[in-house]
Amino acid sequence: MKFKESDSCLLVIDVQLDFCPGGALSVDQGDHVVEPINKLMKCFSNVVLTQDWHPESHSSFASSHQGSKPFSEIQLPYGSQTLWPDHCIQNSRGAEFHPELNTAYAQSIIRKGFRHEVDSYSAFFENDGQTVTGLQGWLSSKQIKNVYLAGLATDFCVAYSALDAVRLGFDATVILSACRAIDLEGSLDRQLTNMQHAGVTLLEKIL
Ligand code: VGL
Ligand code: ZN
Repeated sequence: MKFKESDSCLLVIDVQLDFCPGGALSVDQGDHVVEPINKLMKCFSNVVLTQDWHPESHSSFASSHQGSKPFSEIQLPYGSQTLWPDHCIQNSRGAEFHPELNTAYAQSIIRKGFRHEVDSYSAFFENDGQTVTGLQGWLSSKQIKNVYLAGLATDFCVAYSALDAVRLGFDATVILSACRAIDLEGSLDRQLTNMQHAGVTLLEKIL
């Protein structure tokens, strides 16, 4: 199977407590991704985790903009930005990985969204579209050509990461049964269509 080869990598996106039920930006059934991801990780020779990692008063938080409500949009210097409840604050409990996620399989953990003025949905580039996280270099230096994505949330960090992956020339596959979505005003359907058009492979399962 292609995914077991050394030129493939599983990217596990943001499986953190704040995106699980009871968390600050909880995703419906967010915790349901843990079990399938633990199974997937055993089958890959390369595994990378991402961790949303915001400072307090991050510019993506509605609470940082007077009079703004969570889930509204504002314009920031790099373009439009959805505002979120405060979430995944550095060193807080909500920023921790789900306790049942088997993080021992991961070779690398990429943190993102740690600059105050810029959000970062993608595991490759911050939302300014330019600042790199270093993931592309990590994958390329290991001759990795295929990335498989799972985690939270399908329509934000997973989709942005998959779209950047194909744009950078990787073969990208999203494993939908190991993802859950926020689905903000039709964002899930929109992002599934965007990914399909961009050449991302969408699969229900690979195991
Ligand atoms: C995410 C919104 C804000 C995600 C992160 O992981 O999809 N969504 N920060
Ligand atoms: Zn975030």
